[in-house]
Order: sequence, then structure tokens, then C-alpha cells
Amino acid sequence: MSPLKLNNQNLSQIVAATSAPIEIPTYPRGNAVKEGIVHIGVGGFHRAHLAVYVNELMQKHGVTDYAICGVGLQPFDVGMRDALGSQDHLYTVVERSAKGSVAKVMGSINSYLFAPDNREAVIAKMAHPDTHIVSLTITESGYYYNENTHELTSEDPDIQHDLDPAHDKVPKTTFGFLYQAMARRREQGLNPFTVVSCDNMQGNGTITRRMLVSFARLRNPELADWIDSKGHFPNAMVDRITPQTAPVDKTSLAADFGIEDSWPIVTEPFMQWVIEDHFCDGRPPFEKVGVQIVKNVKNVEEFEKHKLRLLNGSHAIIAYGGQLAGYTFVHEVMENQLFRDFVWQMMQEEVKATLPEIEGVDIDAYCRTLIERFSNPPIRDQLPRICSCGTGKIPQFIMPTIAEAIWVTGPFRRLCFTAAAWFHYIHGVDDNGKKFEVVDPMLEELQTRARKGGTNPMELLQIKSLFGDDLRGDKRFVETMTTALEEISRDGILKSLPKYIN
Ligand code: CS2
Repeated sequence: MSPLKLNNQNLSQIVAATSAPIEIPTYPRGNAVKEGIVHIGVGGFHRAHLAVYVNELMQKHGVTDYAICGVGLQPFDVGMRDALGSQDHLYTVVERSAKGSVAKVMGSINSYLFAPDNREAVIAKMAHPDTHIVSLTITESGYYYNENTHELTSEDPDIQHDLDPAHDKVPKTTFGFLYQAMARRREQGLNPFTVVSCDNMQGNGTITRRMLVSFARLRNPELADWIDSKGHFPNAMVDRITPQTAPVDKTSLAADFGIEDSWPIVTEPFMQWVIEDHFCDGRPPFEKVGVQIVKNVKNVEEFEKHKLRLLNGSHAIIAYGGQLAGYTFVHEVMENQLFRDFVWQMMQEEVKATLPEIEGVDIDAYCRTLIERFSNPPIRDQLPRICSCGTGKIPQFIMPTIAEAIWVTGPFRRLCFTAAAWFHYIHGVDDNGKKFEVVDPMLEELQTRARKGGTNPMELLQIKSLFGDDLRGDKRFVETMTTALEEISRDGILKSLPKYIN
């Protein structure tokens, strides 16, 4: 039978036509619900994470006032607007593991606004009394955050654009939109909405608060004070490995489940969200669907450290090392015993000593689960996805661990090898001489410095906004980085790895 186009009308027929495991939304949507969440940056991760939790709330707990209005700020979001728009904003999440696949149709995204079509509509939506939460997956670069000074990069042309009162109705950046919407809420006597960052950054809520308040202070100090005193920005740890959708994901969804979906998602069964219980305008009962709501910011920090250093840190060597060695997918890299041992030993011997103990969390079991998750072949997680935008990753996932390893006088040479793999990756040529695309907002500067520096890491380490001052002055660190970079440049990744394995 030919697959059926995903939309409201076809839902029950889709289920009736197959014996494959499919779940569909059976709750009210459209005008029958309120959109309590506005989400900026509707990509694969949001659709496989927050939107899945909200789907469960709507499906199993009768929640009707927290449906999601998706927002795209970037010109490239036009694809998402059209894909979702063509199918009543429904989409499929296929959870895949060695045990098999389940297709879950999501209905929690109720509508979608593409800002370049109508920027005013986005501001009005956020300022609407029904909106209680504005959540974000805008990637590290969307925060305009200087790692070194911890300040907003206010000199950025987009931020400058949004600071100009002539552009009040046509902002470009997330902070421009949040600021305008907050100003309207205050005028209307409403509470601020809670801003929930779902990006991979240690202290993501704290950073979001700081950036927005700094932005506001440059425009209107009184409003900045209002946001700072009344607004809530819970810190959160988010986790679900979500590959980019590949063309084959659509064809196999059609073949295996009879669903024609223009932009489905394939992901792993595992998902986790730990968030501080700080909401200033109400929240849905997230704890009912497995979200770990914690009282204390320290708890979130601890979970974040575990996740960012163990999962994302390991992903860095798998991605940069794997790309240089000529691999395409994460699971392929994990089939190579050298990488498997390296990842395990980096977690166990270098990262673990820098991590706090969390009651009820067994770090060794967590590490074993990670090895399994990385090895999950059916999700086909592509290395370029993880390689992209290293400037937002290595300074977050690797450098702080090195700094702490130095502090606790533990070993850190595998961590340095990982950073060196990124430095070498920046040239865009793998160990077999094959060129690949390097994606990074700082590409030009990175490549100029990488070329100039050669096997001397100092050129790149001098970028203060990424690396600060501290590590560069540590002789042992610089020597270890230099050795690793020399080895990788001379011998390639695969020949160098054995030196880093016990
Ligand atoms: C990856 C993450 O892009 C990356 O750096 O490590 O996207 C990773 O898949 C997620 O953080 C998993 O939760």
C-alpha cells in the first residue's frame, strides 16, 4: 500500500493501515488548546526533546494550556515552516535501537511563526497573556556570549541592529525579540515569561539571564532591572542524541510505517531533562512525564557537568578524531577498538576525577550506558553534525575539564589530544588527504590561525574569547597540546591513538 501523507485527517487511517508500532495524538489541538510555550529554534533536538515531553503531557495528562508555538528566526528556517505547515504541524519521531523501531506522531507543536515573514507577530505572540514560557534551542552562537569575559558581545552587528530603537519592530536576534516582548508584558501589567534555555551550555539559564539583562541595560536600565528581579531563567541539563534527518529516514518511514512525513526525526529511546524549579509565570506538571525537576541550582550544575564532560566531551574525540580518520558515523568510530578504549579511558581516568558525586547516580554505569548509546547503529548519527561549530563546543566540553584536571593534579593528555584533534580538523583535510567542509561561525579566523600556527597550538590558544588566559600560561598543558598536535599532524589519528591507551 502506498504511504499516507501525515496530517490530521489521515491519522486514524495511518494507524489502521499497518501493524507496525505507531502512536498518534488523540488529544485536542488547534483552537481547542492554548499555546503556553513559544519555542525559538525548532530543529531536530527540540522536536525530539521538549516537544516530546509536552506531547506526553497532552496525551496522557490532559494538559491543554501548554501547546507549543514554534518560531524560526533564521532564513533557513523556511524549510521547517513549509514542512510543518504542509502537515498540520504534525511530525514523526522514530525511536530506534537494536531492539527495533517505534514511530510516535507528535502533535504538541500547534502552530509555527517564521519571523522573516512577520517579526511583529512573533513579538505579539511572546507578549500574549497565554504565553508562560519562551524556550530556546538557538545553539551556543545564538547567545552572543564571550567565554572569556562572560559578557554579551554587544559589538556584534546583529546585536547593534537590535539595540537601535529604529528596529524595535524588526529585531533579528533572540535577545531583540525577548526584549521587545518583555517590554510589552511590563506595559500590560503581566509577569515576565520564564525563559528556558535547552542548549548545551554549563549554566545555560544563568547565561541567558545575563545576556538578556545586559542587552536590556543598553536600552532601558529600568526594564533591565524589572527583567532581572522578576524574570526566571532556570538552568537545565538536556540530553537526547538526535541525528540530522537523512533522506533515507523518510523513505524508511514510508516503507515501514506507511507514513509520508516531509521532515521526520530518528532518535534514540533515551532522553533526559533536569531543570531547576524556577518559573515566574506557571509551568505544566513536567515531573509527571519524567522530567527531573530539582530545587537547587547546585543539583543542575552537577548533572550538567556529568553530561557535558562525559557525553559531549567524548563526542568531541569521536567526531573530530573520527572525521580525520575517514569515518562517517558515530557507531562506526565506536566499532574501532582504539577509539572505544580511548573514549572509555578518557572518561574513567581523566574526566571522572573532576566530577561531583550525585546521590543516586553511578558514574561508572553512566559511562557504560554512554558507550552503548554511542554504539547504537540504527540511529546513524553523522560526524559532521557533532563536528560543526567547535568554537561553541571545545571551550565548553573539554577546556574546563582540563583546567580542573590540572587543579586536582590528575592526568589530562587524552583531553589535550581531543582539543588537538579539533585544531587539526580546522584545516579541513583528513588523514587520507581528502577535503571536508568545516562549519563554524569563526571559520576564517580559525583557519588563518591554524595555518599560521602549524603544529604550534599557541596561535589558536591565543583567541581570548574562546580560551581565556589561564591555560595558556600552564607549561605542562602547552607541552601536552604541542606533542598531541605534532603527532596528529605527522602520523594521523589512528597511528597516534595507541600512545594514549593503556
Ligand atoms: C553533540 C550533541 O553536537 C554535539 O556536540 O554532542 O548534540 C549531543 O548529541 C547532545 O548533546 C545529546 O544530548
